[in-house]
Amino acid sequence: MSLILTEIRDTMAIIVMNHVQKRNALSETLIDEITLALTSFRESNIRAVILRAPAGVKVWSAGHDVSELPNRGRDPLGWSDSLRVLVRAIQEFPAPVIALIEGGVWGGGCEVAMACDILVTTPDATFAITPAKLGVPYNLGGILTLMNMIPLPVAKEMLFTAQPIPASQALNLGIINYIKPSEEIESFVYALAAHIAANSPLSIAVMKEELRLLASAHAITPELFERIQGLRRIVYDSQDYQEGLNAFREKRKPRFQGK
Ligand code: LCV
Repeated sequence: MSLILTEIRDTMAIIVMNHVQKRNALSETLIDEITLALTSFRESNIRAVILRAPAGVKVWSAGHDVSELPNRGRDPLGWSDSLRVLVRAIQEFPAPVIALIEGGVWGGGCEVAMACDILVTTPDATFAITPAKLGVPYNLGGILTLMNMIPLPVAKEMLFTAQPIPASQALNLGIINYIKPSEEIESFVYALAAHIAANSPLSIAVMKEELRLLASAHAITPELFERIQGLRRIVYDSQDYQEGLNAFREKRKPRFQGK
């Protein structure tokens, strides 16, 4: 059974993440289906994509599927990790991707939402960035996605506390574009997508790619990269990383020892 629903309306496409019983945890299967849909949209002259969950959900996405994270000793967020693949697929898609968000957005789900070009949420939406809760050493690309979206003191607070922030705060910070009541959000987002789809797709595609390239244009020396990878390896080799995974699987609070 497919974990997503897709719909094409003229030059606009809709992807509904529909694995509700697992709170749209970003499993490899779910992510493969989304990236496959995006690839098919490239061939169908799609000029705007809406990424959403079913109307009225309490959780937009519970983030990375924790059951698919590797045990300690392996980088949990390497280049080919499915979450990284999805973030890049959204950022590199040659048309705007609009996140229509209701409910809670957790962990890697925040990065997926923030990889989208425009974010519209209902008032109940929240955003929680959770590596610290699991003992995960977030990866550089992910940190950059967040740094480009969130003012540094707030990004640090979200990363260090792993606590949700409300849509109202996200709006004030410019992380999201609009908050709309649940009874209005769908028509508002679809009208916004239609407006974009009526403009020049070539002009929009090149401006989206220019913004992506400039936002990721950070000089990083091999020494700096290796230092960061070494620091990350200490974390994903640690007992704490394993404890974070075990605690999640055993549905209990983790007891981190700092080693
Ligand atoms: C696998 C899940 C998940 C899930 N994975 O429903 O950013 S990083 O670095 O942290 C990155 C590694 C990452 O994204 O990690 C994941 C971070 N996500 C979270 O910390 C959120 C974990 N989930 C929850 O806190 C709750 O599920 C929420 C609050 C989202 C929803 O709570 P609710 O009571 O509505 P359940 O917890 O009962 O979840 C329903 C089913 O979905 C599974 C969960 O294990 C349960 O499965 P079972 O019915 O088989 O027990 N599930 C939820 N999130 N991220 N599986």
